[in-house]
Amino acid sequence: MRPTMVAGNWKMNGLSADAVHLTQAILSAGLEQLRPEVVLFPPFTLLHAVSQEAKGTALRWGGQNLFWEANGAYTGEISGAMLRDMGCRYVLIGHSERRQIFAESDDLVAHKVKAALTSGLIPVVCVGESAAEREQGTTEQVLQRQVEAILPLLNRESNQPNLIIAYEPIWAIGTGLSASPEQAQTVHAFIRNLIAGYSSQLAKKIILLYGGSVKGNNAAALFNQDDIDGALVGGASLIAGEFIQICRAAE
Ligand code: G2H
Repeated sequence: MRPTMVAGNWKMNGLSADAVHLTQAILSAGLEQLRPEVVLFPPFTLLHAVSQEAKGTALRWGGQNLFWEANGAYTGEISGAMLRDMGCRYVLIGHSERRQIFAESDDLVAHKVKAALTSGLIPVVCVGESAAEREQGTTEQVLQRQVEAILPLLNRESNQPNLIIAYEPIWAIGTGLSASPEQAQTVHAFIRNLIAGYSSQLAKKIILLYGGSVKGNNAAALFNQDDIDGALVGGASLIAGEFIQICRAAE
């Protein structure tokens, strides 16, 4: 049985007091006894506040992005080493908001994944098609391109996958319009199959998260699908009760 994960992507939301309040609420729900690993992705400015609350607990945290150099004259950027210094275990890479708003290409995503792995972080790489791509019937083509860009970075020497993939159809992000469990399962199976072509062993073990309008009331049906191992939650991760409900659904 694969491990499961529920991750909260706070995006560009929250101030210190919100981070303390939300982290405490999540910790007090006793999620440590639950099966899924629970991970928070606050903005960089809140990593310290989250880490102060969560250190010594089973809760994990990570950065929403990174730059590929360890340090230097890169104004405004954050490196993997800096994230490690904040106690991060994970880093989100290639979220569609970064691919679309900040023009991050598959190449750049691969570059960042490499840097994250070198820093000792576990990348959570986001992939997903737009509404237009789905309508044109190119969903699989787009996903194949995005997944194949990072496949060579999966370490075949190890029997434990060194990264996680999150499938987030762009048309489902923040729209309230989640993919149906069947739609998501079809794509997850496609992604797992692509990975199997590279390493059947890693394909069986890699965690594939679904993201896009996951809520307390649709999480369980998504998690019931064979190839969905958890969720990357945006909007609902800012509401403690909703996020806790999603974590419980992954039990
Ligand atoms: C997709 C998701 C979190 P939301 O971006 O990564 O956001 O749950 O708000 O659709």
